[in-house]
Amino acid sequence: MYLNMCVCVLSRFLAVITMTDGDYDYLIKLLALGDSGVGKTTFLYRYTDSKFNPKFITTVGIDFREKRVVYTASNPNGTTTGKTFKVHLQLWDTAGQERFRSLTTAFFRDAMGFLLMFDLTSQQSFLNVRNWMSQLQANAYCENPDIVLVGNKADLADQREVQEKQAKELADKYGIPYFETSAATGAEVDKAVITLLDLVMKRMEQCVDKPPAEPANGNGAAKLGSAPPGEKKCAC
Ligand SMILES: Nc1nc2c(ncn2[C@@H]2O[C@H](COP(=O)(O)OP(=O)(O)OP(=O)(O)O)[C@@H](O)[C@H]2O)c(=O)[nH]1
Ligand SMILES: [Mg+2]
Repeated sequence: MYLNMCVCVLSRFLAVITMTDGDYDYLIKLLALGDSGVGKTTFLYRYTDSKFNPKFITTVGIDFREKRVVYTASNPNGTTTGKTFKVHLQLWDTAGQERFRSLTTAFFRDAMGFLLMFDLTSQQSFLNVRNWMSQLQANAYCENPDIVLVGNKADLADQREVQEKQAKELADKYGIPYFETSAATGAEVDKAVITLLDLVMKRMEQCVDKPPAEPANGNGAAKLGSAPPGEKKCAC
C-alpha cells in the first residue's frame, strides 16, 4: 500500500514539475490537516476545481493539488499597495487517519501555512483541534505558524454539533482567524484560503524588509538571538 502511495505522490509530483512553467513569483505550500472525514480533500477539490465530490474516499498518506492565483499586496491599514504577484499554490492534503500520523506530520515542517479543519457536525472533530494544534506546534517550521481554523460542512445546518461562538472563542484563544465553510456549496472556501495566503505573504514580506543579522564580532558570524538552543522561533 505504501509503495502504491509513494508511486502515486511521485507521479503527481512529476506532473507538477512538467506542468509548471516557472512563470510565477512565489511558490507557496499550504497544508490541510484535521480528523478523517472533516472534508479536507473535498474542500481542496472545491477550491481548485470549483466542484463538489459527495463520495468519501479516505486519503492514503498524503496527496496534493495546485492552483495559480494573483496576490495583491496590502498595507497594514488594508489599502492596496498596487503590487501584484503571481503565486503558485501547492495545497498538501494529509490523511486524517491515525495510522498515517508519523508520515503526515513529517510534511508539516515544509508547509508555510495550515488549514486546520474540523467538521461542524462532529463535536469530536472539534475537540481534536487541540491535539492537532499540539502536533503543529511540535512539527511545523516554528511554534507559532500561520494557521486558519476552518469549520466545514456549514450546509448541514440541521446536523450541526458545534456552535459558531464556541469555535470563534477557540480561534481567538489561539489568535487565529476562523471560517465556517461548505465544500458542498463553496461558501467561504476561497476566503479561508486567501486569508491564509495573506498571512503567509505578510510574514514573508516582513522577512524581506528586515535588515540582515549583524555580524557578532566582525568575523562574519551571525549574532544569535536570545532563544535557547533547539527552540523553534519564527525567524526569517
Ligand atoms: N454536506 C457536506 N459534505 C461534505 C462537505 N465536505 C466534505 N463532505 C463530505 O464528507 C465526506 C468526507 O470528506 P473528505 O474530503 O474525503 O474527508 P477528509 O477530511 O479528506 O478525510 P481523510 O482523507 O480520511 O482524512 C465526503 O463524503 C464528502 O463529500 C461539506 O462541506 N458539506
Ligand atoms: Mg482526504
